[in-house]
Amino acid sequence: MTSPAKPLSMLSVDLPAGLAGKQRARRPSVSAEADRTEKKFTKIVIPKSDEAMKRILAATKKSILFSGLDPQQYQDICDAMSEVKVSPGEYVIKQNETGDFFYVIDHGHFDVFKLEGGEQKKVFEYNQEGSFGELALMYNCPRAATVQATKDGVLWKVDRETFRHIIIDSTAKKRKHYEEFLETVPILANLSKQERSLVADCLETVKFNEGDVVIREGDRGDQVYFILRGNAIATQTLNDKTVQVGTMKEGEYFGERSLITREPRAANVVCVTPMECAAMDRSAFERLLGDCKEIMARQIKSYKTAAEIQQK
Ligand code: 1OR
Repeated sequence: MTSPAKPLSMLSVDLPAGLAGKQRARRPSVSAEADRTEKKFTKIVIPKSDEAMKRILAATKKSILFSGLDPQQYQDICDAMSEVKVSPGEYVIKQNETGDFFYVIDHGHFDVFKLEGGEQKKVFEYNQEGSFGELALMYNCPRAATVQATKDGVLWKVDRETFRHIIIDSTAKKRKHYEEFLETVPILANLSKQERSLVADCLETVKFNEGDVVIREGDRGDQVYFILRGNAIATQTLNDKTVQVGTMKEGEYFGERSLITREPRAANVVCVTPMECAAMDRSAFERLLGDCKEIMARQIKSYKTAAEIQQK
């Protein structure tokens, strides 16, 4: 038996980054964009146990899509989620079909395939975390890829109407917030306005204090950062000594190397002032910044290591 859904505030679970502590009042109506495209929205509440709600919170904690939601929107989307059990080999999404649901991974492993020249090519995999199925719902287009479970797993799914009503409202605000900044980022100069909007949809603002270590040498890297405000230095450890290998300022980016090379973080990135960055995860980076990736990859070749700097 499941008990009625409880407000998030009654659960002792951390809210996703950016959500905790926000006291923004819920606006009475949805954004103009959502108003134009959507029928009247009816809230869906699928009763869940506290334990289920905690699992949803844990699963959505790192999601960039959820990070811009206010507490009420977050509550509404979690209320509308229902559990789906999947078995190895089961197709959750098939490329080119119409999108009906968005999925958050509770646990499990999923392969992503895209049709290329009549062949199914594996382009990505999700391992125990992440979410998928947002593209067809956000941009009203057919499914961009096929997603297949490779192990027993559990997903939380949200219907199209709830997803669009809530996410599109927060996405419109997000685009506005990042639009001007993205125009000033040199590496994104060749993107069209529309492409920049897609980039904005996948960004999350993260704030740091002076002295904070944003990236640690040797860690696995899953995010690239664009600096909205502030300065940082890159350092490496050589013979127990810290050597500065680079500096970074507003409009520049860092963290791309691990995403491109799939190697661990090659340096620390430490804030020398308070800093605000827009972070993007690996799957959005691969999907949206394919062209920039080549320029970034060329740039990486000019990076000097601590040993090379000390030899000079
Ligand atoms: P959707 O609604 O189109 C399929 O349904 C989902 O697979 C899609 O949303 C994404 O959430 C997810 N390209 C397109 N879709 C991807 C990709 C992807 N990876 C995951 N999905 N890749 C592009 C390859 C050029 C791989 C990116 C790493």
